[in-house]
Amino acid sequence: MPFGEIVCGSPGSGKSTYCYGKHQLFSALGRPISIVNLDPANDSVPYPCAIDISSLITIQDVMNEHRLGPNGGLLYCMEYLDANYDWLEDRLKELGGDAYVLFDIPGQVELSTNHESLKRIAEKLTKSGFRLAAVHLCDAHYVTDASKYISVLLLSLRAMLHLELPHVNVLSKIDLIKQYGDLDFNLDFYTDVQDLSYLENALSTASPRFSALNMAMISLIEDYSLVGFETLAVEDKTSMLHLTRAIDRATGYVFVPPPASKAPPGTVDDTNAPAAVRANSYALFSSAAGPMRDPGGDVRDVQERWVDAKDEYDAYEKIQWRREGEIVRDEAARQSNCHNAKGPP
Ligand SMILES: Nc1nc2c(ncn2[C@@H]2O[C@H](COP(=O)(O)OP(=O)(O)OP(=O)(O)O)[C@@H](O)[C@H]2O)c(=O)[nH]1
Ligand SMILES: [Mg+2]
Repeated sequence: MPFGEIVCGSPGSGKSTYCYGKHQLFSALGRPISIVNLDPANDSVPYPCAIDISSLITIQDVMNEHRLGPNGGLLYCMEYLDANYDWLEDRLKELGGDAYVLFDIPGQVELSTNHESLKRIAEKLTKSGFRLAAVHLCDAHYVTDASKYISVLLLSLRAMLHLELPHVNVLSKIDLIKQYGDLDFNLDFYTDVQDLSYLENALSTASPRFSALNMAMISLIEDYSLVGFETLAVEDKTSMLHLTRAIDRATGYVFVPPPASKAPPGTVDDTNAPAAVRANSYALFSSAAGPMRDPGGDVRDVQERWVDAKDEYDAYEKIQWRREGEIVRDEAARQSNCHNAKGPP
């Protein structure tokens, strides 16, 4: 059964970089991964691309032929892909039934908030058997300003309601957050979307005329109680692994046994066998879907790494990387000495 992520978010939020980072991580882990570039404006994709929309349609052709600007051209391309879904389906079939596919989406936010094409493409993928999650990237610098934070909450909520997929909102580029100044609250206030009435002061100071409107938006977000965020620093392995676990829970990948796995000892892999000898799938569910206790899973650790003690951690990591580099270099030198000592065959 194929799994996939619809990687969406505003322009420059880090979608293509995330796809590339995930490709590197999964390749190192030995997990299958393919990336589909659905952004016709992506001239130089940083990752190995399994399927590229530009072999179906290019934005330049659309702009020339239909006299559209870049934005209109891009929406046309998505509508064209929706109308020619068979093209995508045929190529996805070639990736096999166990594929794990990332869909790199253009940055136009209307695609994930009100335009119908992406939603319809996601529905068709789901119908064809894909287990999908929307991974919605939002630049973390938005949380440094109360009104921008409200905008990003509304945008995320709108994307959740529009796409109707299992949804993971992500504050991307969390490694840069410290450079935008001090946060008014701890990071967990923003990721868990805690009591938003604390933002009232900041919002009223920035735009006193609209304080009633601001409070109405806050209560709308709180009434839905749907939005929350994971965090991401794409070059940090702990951060990528944690996000991967969160997405695996959203898609249901956590319940897929590895290809060579057997039934646990003492159990029988047969649904007709008596309950006492069958594997306890309830335990599987509760451990897979229970609280995540992995390193980096707690947002307070993220706060410590990227906000409270960033400089100390950066310095520590630099030393570790240098040591690892020296070990690799010494090992290469040792092997070459051994080779030279043996002489030519
Ligand atoms: N420091 C840091 N920079 C990042 C991270 N993720 C992405 N970037 C940078 O953010 C910039 C934009 O990244 P892209 O991956 O091109 O963003 P995108 O969402 O694909 O952009 P569009 O396709 O134009 O919508 C690049 O300069 C990346 O190097 C991150 O986790 N940390
Ligand atoms: Mg991109």
